[in-house]
Amino acid sequence: MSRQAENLRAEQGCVRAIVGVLAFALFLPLSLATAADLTVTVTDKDGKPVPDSVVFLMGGPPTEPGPTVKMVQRDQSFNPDVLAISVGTKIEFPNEDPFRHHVYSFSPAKRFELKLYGGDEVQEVTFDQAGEIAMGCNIHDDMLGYIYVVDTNLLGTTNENGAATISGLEDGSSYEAQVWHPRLRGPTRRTAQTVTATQSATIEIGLKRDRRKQSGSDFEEGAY
Ligand SMILES: [Cu+2]
Repeated sequence: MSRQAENLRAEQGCVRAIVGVLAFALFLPLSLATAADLTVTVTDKDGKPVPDSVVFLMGGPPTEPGPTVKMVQRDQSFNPDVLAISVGTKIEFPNEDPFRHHVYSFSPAKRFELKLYGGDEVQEVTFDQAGEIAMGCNIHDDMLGYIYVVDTNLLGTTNENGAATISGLEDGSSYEAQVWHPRLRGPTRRTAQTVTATQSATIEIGLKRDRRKQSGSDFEEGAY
């Protein structure tokens, strides 16, 4: 083989390698780009973060039941104050107090009653309908907690900074974001805004006055 031909072959090999690397480099981000996160921050009209807001996105894949989660009774209150789940998800109600509770709800989305129970009994309920569920306790009048059931797996609850991050979104896609909070103004206590995956979003909501300080209850009285 002539020197020229050898050089040509070496060059061709080199070009092939470069093309291969380029193709890999281009393909890799494309294949990773399908999953994106979105952080939604919920604020009140004064720009203050609102914790315990449920943020959920419509327009995702069909809803599947989520893993079983817990609504704990501790120190004579519900923990967490607000628990958001997807339709079909089961909730356990462990009682960590040294006395008994009798949890109930009259909410249309799920009426249920967990008759007097202590720490050694496992109580669980499956929530198969979307909507707002306010819970109380027959023994302790000031106990008030919320379960919010949504028909999507794209959901989160805001932390103390008012932020919720939702994962598994399609990069660049738009979704209708809904926010629910127990003190949000209006009959559905819900507001909507269009958001785009990968861009963070801020949603401002109008809140009713927090009566916790006056009443000692976690949220407004007479909500259920
Ligand atoms: Cu109780």
